[in-house]
Amino acid sequence: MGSYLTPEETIFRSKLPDIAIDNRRPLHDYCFERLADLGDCPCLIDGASGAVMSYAEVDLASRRVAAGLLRLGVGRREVIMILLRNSPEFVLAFLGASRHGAVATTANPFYTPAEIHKQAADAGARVIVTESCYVDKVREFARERGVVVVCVDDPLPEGCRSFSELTNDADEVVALPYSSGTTGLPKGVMLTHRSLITSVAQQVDGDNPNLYFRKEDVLLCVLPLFHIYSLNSVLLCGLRVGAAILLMRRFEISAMLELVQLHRVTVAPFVPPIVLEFVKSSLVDGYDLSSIRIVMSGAAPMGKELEDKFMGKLPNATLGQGYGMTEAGPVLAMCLAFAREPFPVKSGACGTVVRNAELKIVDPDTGRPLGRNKSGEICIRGEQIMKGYLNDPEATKNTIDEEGWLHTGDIGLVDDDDEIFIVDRLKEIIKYKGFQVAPAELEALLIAHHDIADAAVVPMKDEAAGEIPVAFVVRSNGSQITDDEIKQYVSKRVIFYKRIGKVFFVEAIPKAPSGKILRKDLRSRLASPFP
Ligand code: 4UW
Repeated sequence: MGSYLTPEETIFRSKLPDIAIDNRRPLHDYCFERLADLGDCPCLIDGASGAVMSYAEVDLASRRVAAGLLRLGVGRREVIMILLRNSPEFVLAFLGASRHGAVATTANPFYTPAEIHKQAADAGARVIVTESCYVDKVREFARERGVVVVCVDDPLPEGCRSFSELTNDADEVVALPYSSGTTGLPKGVMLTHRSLITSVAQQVDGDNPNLYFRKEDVLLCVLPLFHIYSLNSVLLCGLRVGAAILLMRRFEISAMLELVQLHRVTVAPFVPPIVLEFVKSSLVDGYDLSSIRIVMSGAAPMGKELEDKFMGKLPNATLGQGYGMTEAGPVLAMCLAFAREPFPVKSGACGTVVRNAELKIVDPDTGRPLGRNKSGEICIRGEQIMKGYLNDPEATKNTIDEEGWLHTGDIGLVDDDDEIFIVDRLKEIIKYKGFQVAPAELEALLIAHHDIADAAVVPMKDEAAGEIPVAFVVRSNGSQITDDEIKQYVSKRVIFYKRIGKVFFVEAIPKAPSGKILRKDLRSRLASPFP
């Protein structure tokens, strides 16, 4: 009979005392807990190449792998097989899977195909990450089971996906705002991580930021975030510098003034109609607005007179314009009076081309570049511009040329001090208080009406809105449809700012032999007393 042993005699424990272990969190968070201190420290040294990745780089790359796994269709709790010798990719795949909430099954790459198949099938692997020299071992199995094979080296064997595809998500689209661009209907504008980072950096980064926002700033976010101006130059720029962002659901002057006073707003991004209301409103004088140091305007033209009047109301603030276009990422130019070390600027200018970009003015007829003080089409090139239009290579090709220049459809000039003035627009777009109205959309709607044989929509100047859409309409044979009926018909189908302000009945719409509406003719008819 054995004697009874106490637990102390049968259960063996460390000589070291127990410690508190915070193990209720993801493994990668635990490993990278000290990232803030270790960011620049070497993390992975590749013995084969000598390449060093810092902790910050490994952290970022593993996040990218996590996003890449999602793109490959790997769900949370699903399994990837890592079939690799020791390499940076092994580590990134493992940490990436952890970040994504997926599971890594690790296997010996020297296994025979049968051994690998057994493990991969049992674990239910959806993806196998491996090297080209092992691809033949898994090819058949992968084909039979629909498993994706990701290969870490070049050249990429047939049928495999590249690991760099997993890690390189800078060219992935992150935002898809819609814009009609220079012609036609609204299209998805593919803005990538790279383009938006570049655009924000062009504004607020660097030694002498073009747009000097500070951590102490309170940014007024009254412009709608669904438009690229607010999304980029207010939200993203604000987040980048660590400022506070004051969100307003809609513009209403007294509520806005109240909030500016209450929260000591320092930066007020506006559009010209808001600047106009500010100038006209008697309410403004009743509030303490002395905290405002920057007032930006953009998205539509603002004349010198309006700028000068506004300065009279807020003498301590710097007022200036930015010039943006959704497709351009969006900022092409920004007022240099907003820089940390400011430059003098002129009223009516819409800024100077942002850094890390090239801007040129071309003759719209010949495409030849023009010198200073000559007006032509404004073109921009740089990493901030869109990747292209979603599912529309044709429209993309018509907007971004082979040399990478984006053609804006705006007519402007660069003066002796590098300041840009927009003087006209080649493109169809109508800007109602900065909102886009695509004539093609309204024309399609009008032509769909059985009383309307043909129609063209063009902008008409308007003091409050900047521009409003007006329609030239050819009635169908025998139709007596009235302008009110047409306006009503459109109003019921579109948002308020796309409503037709006026209808002009005509015999025919002027068109080029190609069928293109001669919008310029119609616009000049509007300028005559009886269009
Ligand atoms: N003067 C005259 C201007 C001006 C202008 C634009 O709707 P989208 O595609 O995009 C915009 C974006 C504006 C914007 C973004 C970020 C920013 O910081 C800023 O300035 C503070 C402005 O509006 O319309 C693009 C078209 O709008 C016209 C021009 O025709 C352009 O192609 N536009 N800004 N300052 N016109």
